[in-house]
Amino acid sequence: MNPTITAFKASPDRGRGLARDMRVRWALEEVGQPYDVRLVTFEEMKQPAHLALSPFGQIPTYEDGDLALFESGSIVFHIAQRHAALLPQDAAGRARAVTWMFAALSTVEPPLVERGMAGLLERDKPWFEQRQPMLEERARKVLRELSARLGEAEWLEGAFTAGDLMMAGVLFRSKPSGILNEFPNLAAYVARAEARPAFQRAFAAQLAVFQAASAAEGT
Ligand code: GTB
Repeated sequence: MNPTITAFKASPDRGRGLARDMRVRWALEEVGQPYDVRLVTFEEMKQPAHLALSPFGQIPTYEDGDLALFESGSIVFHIAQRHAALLPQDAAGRARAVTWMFAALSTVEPPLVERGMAGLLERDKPWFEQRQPMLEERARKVLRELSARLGEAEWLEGAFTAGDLMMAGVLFRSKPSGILNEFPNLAAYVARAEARPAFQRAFAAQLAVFQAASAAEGT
């Protein structure tokens, strides 16, 4: 039996691969693990059956036999642990790769998401003009620091790891806003990640969901 993940039935990103099922699909593709996808509506995500999998009523989730996981970071880590392709064999190398996964999720992603969400949801609020410079600076600060660390390296720790998958996955979501172009080495890093065949397969699979839904609607 293949593991089953969940993804949006109708992703608000209209097939741009910005939702967090993308990183789970990508990890599964990197390790060559076939998987099934159960598409859920926003309404279904808040029903007891889905809440039993994801207490916060979100995608992605992951089910494999008796094991049910939520949180994209935990799911990618689980996949990486079960297959050799995404984590180095030596303990120190594994620890560094896992450190970059945490850095992506707990240090880099929050300021990027907060900046993006404010731009989407708070433009008409009275506090927007005052708050936005602070959010812009917080986002640029982590990007500046990450850019300085990456330098001209291809990946964060030599060979591509789950740490790069998570970091590039996080940065990818900020690409449409244009902010990555201010850091050419980060833009090139994300482009390298996007060029990986596993990324391409994952992207095509999530895009196919949007295309099928559009075709069914006749849009
Ligand atoms: N910490 C969790 C994880 O990493 O798995 C966060 C999961 C999460 O945020 N899931 C979102 C969700 O289910 C989808 S990815 N939201 C529904 C809800 O909370 O009710 C976030 C997302 C959504 C849409 C876009 N987009 O349209 O561009 C991008 C990212």
